[in-house]
Amino acid sequence: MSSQIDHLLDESRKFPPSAEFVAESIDDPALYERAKADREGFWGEQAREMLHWHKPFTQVLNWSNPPFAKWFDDGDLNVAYNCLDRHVEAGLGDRVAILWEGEPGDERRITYAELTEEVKRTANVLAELGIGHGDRVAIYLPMIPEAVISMLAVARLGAIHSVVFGGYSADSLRSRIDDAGAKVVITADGGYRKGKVSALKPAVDQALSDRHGEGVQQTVEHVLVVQRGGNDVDWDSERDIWWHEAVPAASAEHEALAFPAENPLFILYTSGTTGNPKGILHTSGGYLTQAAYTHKYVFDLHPETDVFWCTADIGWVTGHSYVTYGPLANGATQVMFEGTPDSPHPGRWWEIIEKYGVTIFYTAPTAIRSFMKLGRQIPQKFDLSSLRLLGSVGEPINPEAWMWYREVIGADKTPIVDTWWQTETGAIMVSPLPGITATKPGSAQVPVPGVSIDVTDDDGNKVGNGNGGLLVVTEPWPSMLRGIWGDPDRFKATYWEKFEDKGYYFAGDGARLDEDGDLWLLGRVDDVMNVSGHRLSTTEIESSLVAHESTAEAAVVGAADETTGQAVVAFVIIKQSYLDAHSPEGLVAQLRAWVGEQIGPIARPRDVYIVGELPKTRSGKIMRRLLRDVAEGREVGDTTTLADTLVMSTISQQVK
Ligand code: 6R9
Repeated sequence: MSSQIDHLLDESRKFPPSAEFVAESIDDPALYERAKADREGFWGEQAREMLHWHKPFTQVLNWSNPPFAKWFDDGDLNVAYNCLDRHVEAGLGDRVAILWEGEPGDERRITYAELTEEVKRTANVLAELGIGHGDRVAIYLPMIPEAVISMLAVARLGAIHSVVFGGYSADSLRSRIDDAGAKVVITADGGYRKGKVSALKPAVDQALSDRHGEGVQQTVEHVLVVQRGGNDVDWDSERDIWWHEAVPAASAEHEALAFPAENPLFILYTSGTTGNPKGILHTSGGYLTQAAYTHKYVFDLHPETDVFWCTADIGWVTGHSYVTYGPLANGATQVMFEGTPDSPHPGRWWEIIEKYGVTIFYTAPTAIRSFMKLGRQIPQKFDLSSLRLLGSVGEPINPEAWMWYREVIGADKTPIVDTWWQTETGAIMVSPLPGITATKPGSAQVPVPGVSIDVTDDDGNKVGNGNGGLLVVTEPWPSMLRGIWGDPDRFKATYWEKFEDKGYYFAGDGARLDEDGDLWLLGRVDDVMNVSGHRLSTTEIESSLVAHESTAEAAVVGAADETTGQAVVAFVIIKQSYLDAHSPEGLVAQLRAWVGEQIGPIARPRDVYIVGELPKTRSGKIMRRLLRDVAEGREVGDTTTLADTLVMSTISQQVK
């Protein structure tokens, strides 16, 4: 049975790309050679090849004041011009940029010429509202074209956007607006979610109200409101402006000025291990270079024929780099979808792939696993034959899910690129190149050409092949974060202090190098357990549990244990199809034994809890911290970032 070898460390299957794929692929082994021979020269070439520079740069990297890097520092460019005008000027104005599908099934098809015009009008409106170079604009929108248009309009003015995911609460929005000192907020009346309008503007109103009592300086002067949900909204006529009144009335002429390569482009907040979210700061030239470069080579992009679809919301970094900046810088055609995967029916995503002829599909393991749970008969109802490449991002993908993705969605032939990167890295760092790499289920494998990654022990010594440790980036890279907004000390302390003497960037992820030197990501190091002095990965045990025929999904945490230091505690969701055919009696014991056999007795969970749901953030990451609270019998901590805040009380009940 293939599933019996389906856990990380025994995984040895390899899938080279087919001859047909290789024949058409733009991926060239010379990229690796060139980057290895002269890393900085290589990035200089990419920056010139990928982008239009109003003023060419003469120096690639200035690393004289680490960890504060400057890339292409004396060059000038306009990010929006690179994503829009230059394609129109090159005669590609009629190419579709965005194939948008709304949740209720409405459609918009927007060409590069139309998108450029819309961004120019919006830039004029924002300029009229006082937005200029360096000002901050908060964007709180559903997945509608105006989200992308807003980002590009802000970028066009040399201003800085801070996109806040539409699922965040008024409180989260408020803290982000305050931290960045935003002058304008762009929002919508509401957006569609699971067949209903979900209001957004009330959260903005609430975030902006009652400020004086707290002694906070209210920085927001205007709110630009897209009409999408048609729901009633409160209106402050001094402050609020309808998009559909202001934007069409604005001039469609707008000249994109050139800004320095290191001009800030955006702030994106991400949660750290403690306290307040960190405002990760990215700048223009280096970020756009690596976003475009990775989008081109990792996805083997043929912009004339491909239809790309990244399912991420623009509220996450994946939406920034692989919905907005990478695809548009490359002149690609892409699908953008407002809704959720399962509404109004569980085949909605596959229906969209069929309808638009999607060729490259990029999504997260958590989505793949929930589709696995529903069964292959759902995707099999649709024609997915247009797909030629699949991507994964966001968390380690267990070999079971990888194989299912390839077999069921990819017709047993599409390469899968498992891409490791972070909000902080700005763009993909580790991934196969699909036209070159023989892929391995569960491994992100190799740094992209130009990126230097290694695995070290706690003291920064490289562990070498066959060993595990901490993932580090050993050389600066163009799309690296330039800091944490307003907090240079936290920037140094979080990412650079640990390996200060070596100058390595500490990613916070555990990883292992196999005998071939390929990377296997093992989850956040705060998720690495230490049981009786043995290092165990949550991912590895989860992967083993999911390989059992009964299990749909699993989350593992290390819970404090008097004798072993930490003990393995597992939360599992059982497949409906299994329960239909088997009694659940004895299943907990079976699962414990299974892990013991698969990985070794040391990995055998102390407790296995069968639950109906797992606590996930809105971006789909399992919040193990909360499960640890349950496993350790504590009161469950802050659940406000959960997609469904009720999940934890259900789990606590089920565990009792
Ligand atoms: C892009 C994104 C970053 C963290 C990162 C790691 C995990 C992302 C992964 C992966 C294993 C992959 N992660 N991709 N782990 N394999 N292919 O997700 O950014 O939201 O900042 O999360 O996600 O733990 O450190 P972000």
